[in-house]
Amino acid sequence: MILRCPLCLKQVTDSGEKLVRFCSRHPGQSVEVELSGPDYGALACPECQDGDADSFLHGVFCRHVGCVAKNPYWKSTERRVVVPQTVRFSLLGGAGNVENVDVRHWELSVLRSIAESQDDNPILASSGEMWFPVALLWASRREAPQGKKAALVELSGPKSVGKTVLALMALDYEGYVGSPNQRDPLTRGVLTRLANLDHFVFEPSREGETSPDRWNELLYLRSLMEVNEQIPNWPAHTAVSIPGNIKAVYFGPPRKQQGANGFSTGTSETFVEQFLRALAQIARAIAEILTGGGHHDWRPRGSVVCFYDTAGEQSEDPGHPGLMRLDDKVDVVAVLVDAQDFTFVGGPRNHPSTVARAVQRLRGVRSREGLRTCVVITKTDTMFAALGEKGTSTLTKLTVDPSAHEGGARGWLKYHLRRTQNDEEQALLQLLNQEEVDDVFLVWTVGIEPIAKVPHSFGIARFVAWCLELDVDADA
Ligand SMILES: Nc1nc2c(ncn2[C@@H]2O[C@H](COP(=O)(O)OP(=O)(O)OP(=O)(O)O)[C@@H](O)[C@H]2O)c(=O)[nH]1
Ligand SMILES: [Mg+2]
Ligand SMILES: [Zn+2]
Ligand SMILES: [Zn+2]
Repeated sequence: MILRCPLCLKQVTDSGEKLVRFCSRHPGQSVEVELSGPDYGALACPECQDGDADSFLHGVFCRHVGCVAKNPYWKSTERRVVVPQTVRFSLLGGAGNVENVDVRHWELSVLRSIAESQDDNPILASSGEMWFPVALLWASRREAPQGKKAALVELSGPKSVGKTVLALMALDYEGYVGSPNQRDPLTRGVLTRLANLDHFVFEPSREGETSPDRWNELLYLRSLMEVNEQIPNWPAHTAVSIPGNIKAVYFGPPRKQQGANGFSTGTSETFVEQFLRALAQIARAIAEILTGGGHHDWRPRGSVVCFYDTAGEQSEDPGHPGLMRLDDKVDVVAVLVDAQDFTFVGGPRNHPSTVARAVQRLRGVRSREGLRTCVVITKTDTMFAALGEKGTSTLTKLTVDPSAHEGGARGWLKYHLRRTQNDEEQALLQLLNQEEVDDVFLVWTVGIEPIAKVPHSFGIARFVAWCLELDVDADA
């Protein structure tokens, strides 16, 4: 088995690599762990009996000894971590106003509590490496053959294509449940399952930065999204960081297991019902991990998708060393295309077009076993006007049901590309025809401009299910 540090992507199962384990509920149980042998049990806290141990929030955390990703609160001169009681930073609001805000986020609390234990427990006195939830380690697990139910996903695409919005919404309840006015009593069962979503975000500080402002901004925005408070602004352009900015989502095991039958509604399912069934199947597949049993190894009970949210300029330079390194280690390379760039809806709007960039990028991905590639069409909502009511309805259905168009979203894209004369679109069609791309997804987020109180997304559940290799259409 191979496990990688999620922050630097180095194999921590190599001999000589070490981790330090910290249990947020049993700080006294912290130890140094080596994984080069067959015993991964050391990753679990011996005092934690229940499955919550791998939750992002309350669980076990690790740092990779010698990791390049540093704890933003490491004071090298004092050789200790100092997390201020109040983390304040200046946020630029949408109207251009500057506001001083306090950041309250569980990640800061965990770093603070580790820092507080460092005097009693010398093993915690780190040399400045960043801590991460132990379940994230599992996301990099390479183990045949039963499927991973966890995935490392690279989001790749030019500036402003929608990588960060997609990754942030994939961490949020509203990213999965569709439009608030479509919710009905049926949704409740699924909503309780999704209520077990956790997330972890990290943006390494860059050289010369004195405070982790970018990371704090993300933590602040996430904490507002969590409680459906209006966020002042979407984060600005993502800066280059190697291996990357991490946005990870954890689907905790359902707290109360319910039969899936409650969701099954016969053959004439409405759109909402289909959408919910897909979600219920995610939960069901996660529940399978619970009942999988019989493993003596440590393994978490939830499921993890770890997005590497790259910076636009990395994709704009296909030979970028940061991207090459990611390509070699992830399970999925998702190449994002802005819907506004397709000529069949009046594009391209970006110059150069994100379609051209995607073709270049897809050609640059070295295929290897275990790597899947997909095209994710972002900002699909911008196509609605050009496609009319019927086209819009097809797109909306496709986010939950591939039978809405022959060949699903992939077939839909091919159908439209076949009718264009554009060279770049023809090149993309060729890649789709040659099976160089494993699948196509349509996503969009409503309530971005102007920022609505509760932005919500379409298509993300399907994309995430595919990343996790969940067969959501099995009994469609
Ligand atoms: N209409 C619409 N606009 C979107 C959607 N997703 C993103 N946008 C817009 O696109 C802008 C850029 O999105 P980001 O997610 O920040 O882009 P990015 O790919 O992370 O860009 P870089 O960080 O610069 O590489 C957002 O601020 C929104 O204005 C969507 O689904 N629909
Ligand atoms: Mg970004
Ligand atoms: Zn414990
Ligand atoms: Zn590391």
